[in-house]
Amino acid sequence: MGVSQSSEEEWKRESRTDFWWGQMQEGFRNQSDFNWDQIKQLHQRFRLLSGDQPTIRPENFDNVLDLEFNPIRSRIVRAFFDNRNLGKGTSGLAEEISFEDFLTIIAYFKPLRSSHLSKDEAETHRREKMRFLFHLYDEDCDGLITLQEYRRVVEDLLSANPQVESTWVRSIANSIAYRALKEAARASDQPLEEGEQYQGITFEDFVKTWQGIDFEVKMQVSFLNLEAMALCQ
Ligand SMILES: [Ca+2]
Repeated sequence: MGVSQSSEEEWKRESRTDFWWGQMQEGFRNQSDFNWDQIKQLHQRFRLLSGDQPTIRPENFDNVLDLEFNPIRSRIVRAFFDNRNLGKGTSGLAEEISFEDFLTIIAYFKPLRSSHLSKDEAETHRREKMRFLFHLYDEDCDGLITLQEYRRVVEDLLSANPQVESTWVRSIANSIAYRALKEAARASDQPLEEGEQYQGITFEDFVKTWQGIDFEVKMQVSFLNLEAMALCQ
């Protein structure tokens, strides 16, 4: 892929500073998931979000209207700063992220174009997305989704409706989480010793329980719309 002379000049003009132009090029060089037009559009969104600063901090997401009523809003924002998702470690959160980091996270939300990928490549991409999803549940980064962690996500999702009573939410969330763990234990290759309890869902078991389910649609986050970003200004 290359950058044509005219679009380079046009973007140098629009990006105004060498700094932003450098960021754009850096993002483009290191990202094979997006084409040039998408990088430009995402760069625009990044600048809107950051308030024209070189990095984004969690509070920059406060005004994203499409996220305002998302029941797992805080988890999504956190995911942008999660070192595991950024490929920067096995735990912890970054205080701020650069444009390049931003692209790394957005790539998880990008739909798979399976027709352009070999079977192995498609599987690798799917696993990367699943890992991102796994991290939304595994809050303490120990590689296991416990009953409590699973229940908290379901509680968050159910609590979006203020009409629903909290005792009901807790009871339903508990039963959904319990069933999810039971299903994962059943799908697991790891046999349990007699009397041993299934402690939590491993990543491999998580992948197995999602087999045959197209979760792409669920990964589409509408807050990435340019309109929404424009409203943030
Ligand atoms: Ca955990």
